[in-house]
Amino acid sequence: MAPLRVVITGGAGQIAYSLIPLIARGLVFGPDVKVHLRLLDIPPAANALAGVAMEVQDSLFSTALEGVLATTNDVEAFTGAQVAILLGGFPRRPGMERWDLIGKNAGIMKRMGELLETYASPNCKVVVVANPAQTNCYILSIYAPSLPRKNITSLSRLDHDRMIGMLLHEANSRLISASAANGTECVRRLTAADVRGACVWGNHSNSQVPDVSAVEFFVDGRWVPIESVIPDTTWLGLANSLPGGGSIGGGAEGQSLVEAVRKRGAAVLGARKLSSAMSAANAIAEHLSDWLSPEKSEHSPAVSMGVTTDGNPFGVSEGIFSSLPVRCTLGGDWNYDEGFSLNDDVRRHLEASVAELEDEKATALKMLEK
Ligand code: NAX
Repeated sequence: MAPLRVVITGGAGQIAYSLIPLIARGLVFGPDVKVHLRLLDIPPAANALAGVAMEVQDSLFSTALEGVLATTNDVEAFTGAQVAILLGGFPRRPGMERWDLIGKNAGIMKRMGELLETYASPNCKVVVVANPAQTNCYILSIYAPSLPRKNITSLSRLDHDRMIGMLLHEANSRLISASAANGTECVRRLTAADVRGACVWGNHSNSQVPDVSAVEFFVDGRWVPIESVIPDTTWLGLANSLPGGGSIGGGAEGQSLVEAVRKRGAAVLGARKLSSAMSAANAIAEHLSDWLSPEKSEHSPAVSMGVTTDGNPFGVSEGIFSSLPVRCTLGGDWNYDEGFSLNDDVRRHLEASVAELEDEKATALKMLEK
C-alpha cells in the first residue's frame, strides 16, 4: 500500500520537533501504517528545517516512516497530502495587537486553503494548531470549498488534557489521603482512562469553557460522580477565582480549575520561557489517533475537538468552528456527542466565547479584504 502522505507546516518549529518522533514511531496513525512526511517551512527557516531532516535520518525511524521531504516549496509539500497538520503561523510580536495577529494568520490560512483545494487529496484530513486555531479553520473552509467541512478540525485537545491532568492530580491526592486516614492500603492511582464526561467548549483562548459538570471517575470498579471524589464545588465551578483558598489541582494559589486551565499555557510559558511543545505534540497525536488510527477501539470516548458548528445539537450558532464534544468513529469520521448538555452557567460562558469567535471571524474576513 502507498504510504500515507502527511504534511506538517511549521516543520522547523518546536511542536513539530516533538511531534515527528511520535508519528515516526507509529504512535499516531498505527504501527502498520507507513507514513511519508512532508515538512514545510518558510525560506528563512530553511537551514533549521534541513537540520530537522538530518536528525530524522539519524534517528533510524524505520518502522512507520517510509520517507521524509523537507521543503520550502508549499506546492511540493501539499501535493497528494492525505493528512495536513498546520502548525505554521505568524507569532505574536511585542506591541502587536491581537487583531493584527488574526489578520496575518488569516493570510497564511488563505494560502493553506488554496493549497488544500488544488493540490491535496480531495479527502484530506486537517488539524489546525496555529492560532487563532478555530478561526483559521473557518478561513481554510472558505478557500478549500471542495473539502468536506467535517475534514477540517482544530486542536482543543491540549486544553482538554490540561483539565484532565489537573482533575487527576486533585482526585489522586484526595483518594490517597482518604486511604491513609482510614489506615487502608494505598488505592490504585486513577489514570486518564478513569475519567469520562469532560469537555472544553468554545474558543482556544481565555474565553474557553472547561466543563466538569458531567465528569465521572472510575473508582473501585464503578463510575462515580466527580463530587464524590472532589467535593469542592467552588474549585470545580465556573466561578472566576477562589476567595483566598489554597492551591489545589496543580494550579496556582487560589485559582479555580477553570482559571488554572485557561492560564496553563501562560504558566508553562512563564516557567519555560517557551510555549507548550511536548504536551501540544502529545495532544495532536491523540487528536489524530482517535480520529484516524485504524487501531482505535470501536467505542472511543468523548473528546474535545474544534469542529464546524453547522448542524450541532448544542444550540451553538452555525457558520463558525468551535470546540465541542465529539466521538470519533472507525473510518476517520466523527459525530457530536449528544450525551452532553449545557447547564445555565456553561451556556452563559459559552455564549461569550462564541461571541468572541464571531468577532474573530468578522475581523479575519475584514483583514483579507484589505
Ligand atoms: P514555532 O514558532 O516554534 O514554529 C512555528 C514554525 O512555523 C516556524 O518554524 C515558522 O518559520 C513556521 N511558519 C511560519 N509561517 C509559515 C508558513 N506560512 N508556512 C509554513 N511554516 C510557517 O511555534 P510552535 O511552538 O511550534 O507553535 C506552532 C503554533 O501552535 C503557534 O501558532 C502556536 O500559537 C500554536 N499553538 C496552539 C495550541 C493549541 O492548543 N491550539 C497550543 C500550542 C501552541 O501554542
